[in-house]
Amino acid sequence: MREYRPVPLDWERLDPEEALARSRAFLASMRRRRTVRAFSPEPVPFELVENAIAAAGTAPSGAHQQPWTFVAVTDPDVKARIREAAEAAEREFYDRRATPEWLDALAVLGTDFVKVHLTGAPVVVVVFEQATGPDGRKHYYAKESVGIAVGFLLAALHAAGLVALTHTPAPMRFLRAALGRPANERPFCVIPVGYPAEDATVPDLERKPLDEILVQVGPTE
Ligand code: IYR
Repeated sequence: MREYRPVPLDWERLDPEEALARSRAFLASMRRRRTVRAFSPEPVPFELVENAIAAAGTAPSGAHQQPWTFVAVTDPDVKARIREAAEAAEREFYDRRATPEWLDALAVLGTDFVKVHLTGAPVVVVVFEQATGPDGRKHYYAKESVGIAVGFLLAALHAAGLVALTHTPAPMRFLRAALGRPANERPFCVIPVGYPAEDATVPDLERKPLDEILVQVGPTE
């Protein structure tokens, strides 16, 4: 067991104007993030992907177990195999498994079983959740932890000027064997990463306004 070993916190207070300016700049940047499904084949400097994955690895996690593995695939053959298996699963989903209600919810995205991004994006990051450690010890709140890390990853990729798609082929079981991952890892999501295709379009979506997502309880100062 690793024992509790406190060290001083490395933290710096921002002056209030600086805090506000940074907070507004971050929000403005995040508002420009869009999920992109059409990628340019142009390769990306790999350090941008490495740094984004390192940033994802700074996420908080249950019991600090860091229950994540990020597999960055650039090999065209491996991408082609992933695409083939994902499309087989998705065809089944769109043709048979999806309920009319689910298809109705997805209509706004304009998606179908064809997953060009799995071969079209220069990098496909496959995120795995480690349900247990390699020693079989349970990881606590693994899903929540990996979800937070993926949020960090998407924000970091965006900050680096890259675009990404959060894709969850269903079912995703095939990814473990396709990428030779051990039995304690479960596929969590697939994130194609790159630059947008020149003619890339996105759905005309609006985000919920703050007053719909923020419930304020108590005074604000
Ligand atoms: N996995 C399918 C369907 C799909 C589901 C959700 I929830 C989305 O936000 C988007 C798609 C697919 O990838 O097409």
